[in-house]
Amino acid sequence: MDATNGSQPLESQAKAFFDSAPPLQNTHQITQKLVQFIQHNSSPLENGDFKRIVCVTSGGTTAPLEQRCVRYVDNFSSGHRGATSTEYFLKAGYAVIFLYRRGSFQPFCRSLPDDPLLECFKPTDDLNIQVHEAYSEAVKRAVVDHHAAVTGGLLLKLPFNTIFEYLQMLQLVATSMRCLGPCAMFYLAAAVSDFYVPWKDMVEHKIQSGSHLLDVQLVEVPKMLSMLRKDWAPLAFCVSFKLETDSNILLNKAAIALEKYKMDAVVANELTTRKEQVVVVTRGENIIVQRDNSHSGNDVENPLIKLLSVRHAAYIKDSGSGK
Ligand code: PAZ
Repeated sequence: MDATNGSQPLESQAKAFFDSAPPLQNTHQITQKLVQFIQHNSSPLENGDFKRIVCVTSGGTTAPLEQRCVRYVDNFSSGHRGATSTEYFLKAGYAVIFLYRRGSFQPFCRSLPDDPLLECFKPTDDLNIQVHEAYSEAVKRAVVDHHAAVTGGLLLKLPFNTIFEYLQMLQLVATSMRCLGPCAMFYLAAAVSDFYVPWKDMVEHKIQSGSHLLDVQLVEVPKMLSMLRKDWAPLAFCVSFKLETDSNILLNKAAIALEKYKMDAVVANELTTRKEQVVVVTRGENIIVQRDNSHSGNDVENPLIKLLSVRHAAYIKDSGSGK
């Protein structure tokens, strides 16, 4: 495989990406859901403040190699970070738009086994099933909390698979959230493809075996974080993530991303320790956030979301408006 780098201005690269992407199947439905969700959560609270809405992205995007896709390049992310963070954002009083990779971890399912349907239930006779005693509390909590968040209009879940779907959906979400000004937050935990095959250059049918060389030309995905910051939702509080496997370069790379994309914070994490510790890189300081390991049910996302929620509140106050 070969990769090339675009030298055009970002706006033209972004336009070329969107113009050539296969259009989303259900743009109208997604837009309607977003409008309703944002309207529902936009009335002032009793204390005069506005509800904060966060878009949490989660899971990895795929970059297809064929239009009728059989093979694709994937990005590592189980979706655990995004799903767990969503729960803590809800607890902190946010409404959450959860933009997630289909099949990745879901909010409220942390305490369930890998195959919840088959492992949590057992047959009582030929016609009936019941929840296994060992999981009854966990299943009840998951179902009750998920139901309350969704029916209460506090959690909107939008699935994606490909880089084309993800970026089109992120643009829709961000432009819909623009009206929230600084009350909007983006928490971009998804692992997004850096390279892709443009739709027009992609073969239609399954690539055939027989040749020892897979000749695929990859192109760099335009840096849409800049589009988010500059055009889509310029006043939003933006938190991006930086994942590295070499801890020696992690903080430097995060600091570069903070400046380059004008983020409000970059959460730096190393692959093997990501569930234990992250570093929140901001303009003033680097803050180490650790999981409290005195109890096995604790997650690093708990203190992380508390910290970001406080920073976001200060950001809203500094911007001089509740909205
Ligand atoms: O989804 P997960 O819990 O397995 O992992 C989370 C993560 C490492 C994908 C996330 O914290 C992250 O760093 N996302 C951005 C990855 C990137 O640099 O593209």
